[in-house]
Amino acid sequence: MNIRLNQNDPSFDWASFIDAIDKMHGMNIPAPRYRDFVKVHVKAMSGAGMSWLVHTMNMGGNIMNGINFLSWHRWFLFQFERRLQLVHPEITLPYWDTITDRSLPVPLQDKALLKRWGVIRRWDPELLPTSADLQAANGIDSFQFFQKTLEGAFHGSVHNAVGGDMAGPSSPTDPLFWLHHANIDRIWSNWQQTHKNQKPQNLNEKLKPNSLFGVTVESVQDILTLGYKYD
Ligand SMILES: [Cu+2]
Repeated sequence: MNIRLNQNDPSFDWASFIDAIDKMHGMNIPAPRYRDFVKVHVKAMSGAGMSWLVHTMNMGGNIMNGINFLSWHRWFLFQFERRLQLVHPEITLPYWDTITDRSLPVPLQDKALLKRWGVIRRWDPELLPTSADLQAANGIDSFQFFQKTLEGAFHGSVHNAVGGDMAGPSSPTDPLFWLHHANIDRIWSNWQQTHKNQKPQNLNEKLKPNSLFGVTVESVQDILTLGYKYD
């Protein structure tokens, strides 16, 4: 079982995590490379990719509901974590609890690192979500509305607070993307434990694209089946 730790946890191995990301930016390396993960996220937010329903978006006046928001990102993170593990088998994704930690995770503030990875930020902690935003989502009993509420104020505010790359389609450029979405995934898995019968309505649908996804919505509902849990 892979245990995902709070990024604050002193036992989290930052050196291996950073090294694995560095190696995913290399040239002659196995696919998917770091940039492939960024590309697929960009694609999910533009043109035909918007029909994958990964985010709630306004497409020429039509509101596309992000009905696959939580399931898609769960599998996306899981694939990224697996890829990191090709470099360092014992690494797991850390999560950033933005309600308790109102500042940027220190190891990911290193200027040389951000330059090497081409990360741009416009950090404004005032934009971080509040515990009221989280409670608003956690207090909802239907999966559909829980997901929508969590995606909106809580999830969106962290993207905007970090700013720069995080505020746009290429948000996975910034490794904070993985820490933030691990937290979203953790919040969902906690909610699932008290809402066992609340599931997406399209369980038989396959997540897109087929190359990195191609799995059914149903197959990502249980994190223990995927082989991980949160601390
Ligand atoms: Cu996001």
